[in-house]
Amino acid sequence: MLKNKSGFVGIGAYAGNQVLPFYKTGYPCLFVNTATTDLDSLTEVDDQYKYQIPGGEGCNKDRIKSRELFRKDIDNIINEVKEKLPGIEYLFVVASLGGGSGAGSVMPMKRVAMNDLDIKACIVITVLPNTKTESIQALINSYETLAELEALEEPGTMFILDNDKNNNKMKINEIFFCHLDALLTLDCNSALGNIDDAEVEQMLCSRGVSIISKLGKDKSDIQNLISTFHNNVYAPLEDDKVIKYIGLANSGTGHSIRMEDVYEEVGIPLDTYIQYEAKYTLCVLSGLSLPYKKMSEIKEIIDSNKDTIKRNLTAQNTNRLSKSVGFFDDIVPEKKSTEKKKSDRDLLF
Ligand SMILES: Nc1nc2c(ncn2[C@@H]2O[C@H](COP(=O)(O)OP(=O)(O)OP(=O)(O)O)[C@@H](O)[C@H]2O)c(=O)[nH]1
Ligand SMILES: [Mg+2]
Repeated sequence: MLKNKSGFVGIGAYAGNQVLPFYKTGYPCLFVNTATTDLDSLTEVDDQYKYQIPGGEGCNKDRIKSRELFRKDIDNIINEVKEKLPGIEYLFVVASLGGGSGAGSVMPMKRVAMNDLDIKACIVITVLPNTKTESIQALINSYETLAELEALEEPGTMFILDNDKNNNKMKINEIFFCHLDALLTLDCNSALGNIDDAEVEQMLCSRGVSIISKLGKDKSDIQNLISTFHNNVYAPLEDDKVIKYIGLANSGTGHSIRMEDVYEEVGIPLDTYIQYEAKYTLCVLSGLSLPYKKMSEIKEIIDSNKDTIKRNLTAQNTNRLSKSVGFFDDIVPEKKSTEKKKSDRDLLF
């Protein structure tokens, strides 16, 4: 199993919540943030596994500010990762797409980690904002951050969660934890066939997007499995049937799920890894396309609000109130002070 080769670095508030259950179940984890308040709220985490990037108290969704703070402190951050997550082969970097601290740092974090650490892959775990309730700034950030992640060539898949799928964000975190933990602790002891570490590694190293489905023994049939490809916590699958690997751990001897049916639904992969007699059914689809359709919907929302936002921004750049209503004009003013203004700052008052 891959658990003992894996470690987590979470950057920002979402990441703190998402990484917490991994920390609590014994994975090596580092909680990074620009804000001490967010780190303080992680009361169950020992202080030595929290790291505050100096210079800011949060980045208020400003990715540029985050990136600048991150850039200045990168050597210290990498040293923290080396010290707190020694000997790992798989680094999971966790950050939301819509915020500032995590979204601004996630792309450079993956790049620097692959360059500076002796690891096989850096896997990104991230989440899209809720398109109905969240701000235009969050949507812009998500689009730009995902574009940056798409361009990376370093090995490591991406798990993209979607806050449109469930109004309870904590529930999304919890479900994903169950999925990934099940994959990283997959037992291999069936005489009929197993998914070995090298095969899980292959899926984690692949580029593009991955999703994980998990079904209890009593629900392990093809209809339920296909339903989990769509009714889940992940960003919607593209319907282009682009896929590289499928890993399927069957809870039984494999009679209830025919691979042909899975292929018909998600496309034909380069390779398939099968296991039998597992505790539950676990299915990993990897090397999938990014959620382009979803991202173009997000872009449409941004575009359709562009004019309103522009108008609101420029409205504050012009002074439309006259300096004086002239009410006191006929009253002789007291003699003005002749004291010279001291600095530019005085003009503010
Ligand atoms: N699923 C889920 N989404 C979350 C959670 N916390 C925040 N988010 C989402 O994350 C985005 C906001 O990002 P945060 O992680 O709070 O931001 P940050 O990285 O701390 O950045 P700044 O606070 O702007 O410096 C929004 O889209 C939220 O909906 C969580 O626990 N679970
Ligand atoms: Mg924050």
